[in-house]
Amino acid sequence: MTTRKPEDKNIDPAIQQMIVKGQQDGVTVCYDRYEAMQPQCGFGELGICCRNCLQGPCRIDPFGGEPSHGICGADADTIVARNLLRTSAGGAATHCDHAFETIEMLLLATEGKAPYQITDVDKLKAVAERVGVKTSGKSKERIAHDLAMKAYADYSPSRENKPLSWLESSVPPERVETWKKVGILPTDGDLEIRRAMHETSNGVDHDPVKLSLQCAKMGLIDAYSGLKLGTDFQDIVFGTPRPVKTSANLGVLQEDKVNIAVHGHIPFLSEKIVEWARKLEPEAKKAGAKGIQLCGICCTGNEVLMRHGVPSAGNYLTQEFAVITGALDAIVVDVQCVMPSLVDVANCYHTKVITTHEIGGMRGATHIPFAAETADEDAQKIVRLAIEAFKNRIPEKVQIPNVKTEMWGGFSVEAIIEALAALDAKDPLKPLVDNIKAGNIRGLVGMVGCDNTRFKDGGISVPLAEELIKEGCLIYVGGCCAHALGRAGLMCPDAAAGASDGLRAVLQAIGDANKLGGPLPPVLHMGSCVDNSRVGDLLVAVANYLGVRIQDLPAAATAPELMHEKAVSIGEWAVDLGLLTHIGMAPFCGGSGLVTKILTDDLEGLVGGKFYVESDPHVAAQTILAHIDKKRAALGI
Ligand code: NFS
Ligand code: SF4
Repeated sequence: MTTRKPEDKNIDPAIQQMIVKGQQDGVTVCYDRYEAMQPQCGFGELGICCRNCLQGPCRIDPFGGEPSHGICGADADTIVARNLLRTSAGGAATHCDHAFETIEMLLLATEGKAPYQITDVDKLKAVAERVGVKTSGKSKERIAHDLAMKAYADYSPSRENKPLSWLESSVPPERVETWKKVGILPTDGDLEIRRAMHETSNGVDHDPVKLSLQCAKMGLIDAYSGLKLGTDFQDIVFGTPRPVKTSANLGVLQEDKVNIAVHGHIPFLSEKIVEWARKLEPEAKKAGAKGIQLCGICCTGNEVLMRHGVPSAGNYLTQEFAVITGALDAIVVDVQCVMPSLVDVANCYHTKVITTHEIGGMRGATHIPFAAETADEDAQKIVRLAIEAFKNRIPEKVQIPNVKTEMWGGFSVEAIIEALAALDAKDPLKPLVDNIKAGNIRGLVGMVGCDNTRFKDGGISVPLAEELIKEGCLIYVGGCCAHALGRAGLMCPDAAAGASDGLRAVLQAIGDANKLGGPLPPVLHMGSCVDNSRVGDLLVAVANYLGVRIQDLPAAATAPELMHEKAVSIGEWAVDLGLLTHIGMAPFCGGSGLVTKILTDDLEGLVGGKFYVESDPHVAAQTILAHIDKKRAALGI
């Protein structure tokens, strides 16, 4: 059944080893299911099937023959655009729901009803002032309360049609004006997602142009009611990340310790697991282990890596292989990007799969409901369950790949500015901008997103990053891409050796000024996918400093191996910002020439950015570089 060799599935030697071990242990994993799924439905890939009503499913002949219309009369353009809008709304909904939880959590912490604190008071004040909440003469609890109310207002109908506070306060006025002119300025996160579902149901919006623009609007909902709001609140509660050194890959698991992986997205759970894994070490020792080794998978992995230096076990496609090591005692999950197969894989070993979130159910898993009010008790229960599971290890099934790589994280915008301040305390952005102008930094590239069974994991993102660094681009990463680039060795000081001479000199100067003991890594880890907001903030800061629009910057975005609906809506936001946005595959829209043209061409004239689809990393790198050079030439630098 399996036709691809391990090295064609994943560039990483540790995962390749685990692919082989999984086969030997008789475990079915994502790559097997991928093979079994071939050939995948051509109608689905082109986005020309519809089941939005019970007369369907309908599908359109992709070769221009019959049927050319669904039963209701919808043509390929309408069907593709409707499907894409549903995908985009799905992506935006996940981030909005996540962000909404952060508002609730800050409130509970402020009211003393949950065991969390306001950790970063400076950030609390900075965010409050940015969105127009007065801070003077107020206690931090009062500010937090008022800030939470302000955030709720972004989720409430506004009768004056006012733009979202988190949007308006995060971007230059020029963007707000542009988005307003194009008709994509959102006013209420919840309403817009509800409207997208309504609009795409049978018999409502049949205009593919309008529907495509609604997709662009979903990007703004995702970014400002989701990402930006979520990052702000998480930083306030858990602290704004600062540079931290850790390691990546399955070699971070330790044979003689209780190994716990946190996987999912919402740090309220994982932060408590970090705390209790530390506190319950003596119990682990009593159980015969040398201690507790925590590691992270997917975005919750990024969150605890950024704030605590918890090592990265890996990205989305790593989750099953972490279990296949036979050394993982518990995998603790909440929401998003959790494979339902985990229980089946875990059944071949001793690993406990622990679900915790009210909407994150999994048949066969152990469910320990995690609530803010009882976070400490819940986290203890979870860690103790892992300690119990350790006793059931099957020694002959344990094989931890001896592969791990140094990886740095913690590069919030605040941390980057602090690092630059070591070069110019009064005007920290100046050294960055001066080096961009001088060409030492040829361009800024935000590289984000997932990994996807259809690609070789790391097969696009890693060579693309390597080529861009070699050509002088500084890369900012978030999401699962960070795990892939981290374990490939691109997120540590040594990676600067692969950078262009100019970039390497800049990285060395920043490293020296900050006594890092080496250059700054050329790929800077900004966090989870929610933290992609940080990439946006940095670009806004640089554009404002230069007095130009974001679309005029020598910059680009890329999600080389996108998988989730979230990656689609985040990509739409990057386009809205004005960025050339590279993606490794089209998000099922090839069945409509019109929708494809809007996304990859027309949007540029409206918002400044556009999508660019390419799965060859070298071709993608060259196109991104040509774009950056064009922008440099236009700026006269
Ligand atoms: Ni982003 Fe994070 Fe990973 Fe993709 Fe999934 S974990 S929010 S969606 S797969 S990067
Ligand atoms: Fe078919 Fe139209 Fe119903 Fe879609 S909405 S399933 S195209 S009849």
